[in-house]
Amino acid sequence: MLNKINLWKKSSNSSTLRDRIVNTKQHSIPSHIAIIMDGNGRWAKRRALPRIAGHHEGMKVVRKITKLANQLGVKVLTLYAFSTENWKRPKSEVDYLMKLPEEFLGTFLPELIEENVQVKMMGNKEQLPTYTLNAIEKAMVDTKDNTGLVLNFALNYGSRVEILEAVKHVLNDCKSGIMNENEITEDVFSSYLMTSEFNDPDLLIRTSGEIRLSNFMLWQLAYSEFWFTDTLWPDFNEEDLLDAVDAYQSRQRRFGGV
Ligand code: V07
Repeated sequence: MLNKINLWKKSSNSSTLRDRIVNTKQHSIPSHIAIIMDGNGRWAKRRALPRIAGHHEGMKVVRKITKLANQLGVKVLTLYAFSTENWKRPKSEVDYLMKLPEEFLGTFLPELIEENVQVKMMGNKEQLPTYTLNAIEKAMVDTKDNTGLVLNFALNYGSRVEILEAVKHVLNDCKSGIMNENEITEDVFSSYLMTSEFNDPDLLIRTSGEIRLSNFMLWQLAYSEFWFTDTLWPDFNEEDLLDAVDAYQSRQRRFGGV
């Protein structure tokens, strides 16, 4: 009975979860959300489809989630699209994945431009096929003056390599006298990472039930809130993102109350 009343109350109330977030808690919208988009292969397997069908479905979810994040006022959305470890997958799957940026941008770039979204990429560009890199670089140029959400793709990205490269760069700058050893603070070191232009993520989301970081933004996630869901990435929808943001905001409130 109680449930029924609550359900009725909910549906008769014009204030949806989304309204609540946008209207009353704008101050605590996570400014940077990072997502590990896991479970595409498993989604396909459950439907007796090839793994690439899961990746393709996952690509469409990227579009949906980008749109909502932008509407909510999120400033940066970093998506783990391809890790340095993903090269170990079968060649046919890697080949397919490398075509997804081009397909995604070929389909959605006009809408992203319309929505004032800025496309960025972090990761090692050198090993990427030319057609992949060309598509991304064109999108980056076409959206460079946009002032809405930054859609930052982590592609051929690995956090330990990122940190090692930063260490080497710092050492070089010390050797050449640009910097002194005792000037290396956390903020200075952060400025040598691929995320130098962004704040650290406020919220990390990982789908499909795995509770680990898998070499993703190890330095940057030091103080972030983590939100895990069993939902597979191709099934992840607007409601799931709102749930994650809601959980983030409740934690912020508890923290603020102490
Ligand atoms: C990929 C779809 C999402 C689920 C995770 C794996 C598969 C979008 C991109 C993309 C990347 C760069 C860019 C524009 C779009 C993408 C890869 C895989 C490799 F500028 N989705 N998606 N790239 N998947």
